[in-house]
Amino acid sequence: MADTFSLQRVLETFRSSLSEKKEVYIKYYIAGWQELVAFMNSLGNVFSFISKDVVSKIQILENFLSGENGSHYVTIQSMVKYELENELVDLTKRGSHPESGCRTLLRLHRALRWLELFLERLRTSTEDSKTSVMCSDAYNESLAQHHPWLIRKAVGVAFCAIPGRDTFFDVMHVVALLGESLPLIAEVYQITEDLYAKNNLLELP
Ligand code: 1Q0
Repeated sequence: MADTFSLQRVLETFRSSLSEKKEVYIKYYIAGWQELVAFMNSLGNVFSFISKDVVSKIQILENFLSGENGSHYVTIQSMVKYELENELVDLTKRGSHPESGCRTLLRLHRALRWLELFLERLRTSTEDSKTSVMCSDAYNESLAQHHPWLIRKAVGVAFCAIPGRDTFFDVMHVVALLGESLPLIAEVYQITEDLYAKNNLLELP
């Protein structure tokens, strides 16, 4: 597992995603997610329904980025502006734009909050803390609010298969890294959150 995942790399990609003007580059944002998917895949098949969903969302964003309007998808800020100005977003119910960049990224954005909460719990945990509990507490506080019952059930099953705390710390090598990566992930999260809130996009269908 240690070979396929490095928290350091996740940290570096999310760091690269912040421009000087504090805009978020989609290219690096999804690269960060790709690293996380690689880690999830190494945990086994129980997590594949989760990673498949992330992979398909990464793919949607990659297609926009490499498509003919790709220049509008360089940052989250430019994407929001472009899609809203051109009415490419289903704002209240799913219609002609079920897979807009805005709604797709919102799913990853919500999941980033889960990650932030989970890593914070991991960082402050003690030896007898259970990762499955940290995971589900973080989940209930974030993503669960946006998931229907069936998904919440399936996620609950996956949580039982989460490796123990030692495994996470082996993978992470340096605990200190967590202290460094958390504020960064939190910053990328907060910038996106503010942008979405300002544009009334936090409940996109
Ligand atoms: C470590 C184990 C990871 C456990 C992940 C917990 C999060 C649960 C997420 C459940 C997703 C369920 C599958 C699909 C749901 C979709 O319906 C939903 C909505 O999309 P849509 O198109 O139907 O409106 N999709 C989502 O909400 C996106 C979910 C993304 C989940 C991303 C999970 C990220 C996990 C990363 C693992 C990294 C752990 C890092 C640990 C580092 C420390 C060494």
